[in-house]
Amino acid sequence: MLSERMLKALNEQLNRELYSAYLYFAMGAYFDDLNLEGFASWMKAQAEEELGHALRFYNYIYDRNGRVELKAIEQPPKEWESPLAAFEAAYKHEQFISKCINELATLAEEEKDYSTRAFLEWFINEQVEEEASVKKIVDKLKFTKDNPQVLFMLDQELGQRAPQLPNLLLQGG
Ligand code: OFO
Repeated sequence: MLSERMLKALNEQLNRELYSAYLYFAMGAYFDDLNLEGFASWMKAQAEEELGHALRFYNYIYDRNGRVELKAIEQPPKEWESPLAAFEAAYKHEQFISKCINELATLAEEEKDYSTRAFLEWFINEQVEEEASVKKIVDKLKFTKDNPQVLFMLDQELGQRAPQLPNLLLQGG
């Protein structure tokens, strides 16, 4: 049985994961608007992954006999100054999520809720990967220095990461 505090914190994180998906969809839309389809594809794949994170929290809450409570999802920004600014914002967001996951783990320890602590282990490891993959792109974008040719090459590279639900996400079907 989850404590009230733990349940509330898990529901808050579920909301943050949904916001992460929303944010990356917004970034995908920004890149689609710039006709940078590879960047957009990467962002939509990331958004999809975030929905997976949200579902992990959703399922875990029920596995522990809790109740999922869905709150309003904050509206994400629509525009960024440049592709670099968008990825820098994504990196900052991932650092924030890592901090939230660490705080959840601290709370689980305080509550002596070792099941939740164990559940969070996957997210602790995942955040290392999330931060690293976004940081790599930030560094590459800094390197392009707005050179359109290099940006185009990077767009092709990022386009190799496609959402798993391409029919739904790319064709709106
Ligand atoms: Fe991007 O890892 Fe979840 O939020």
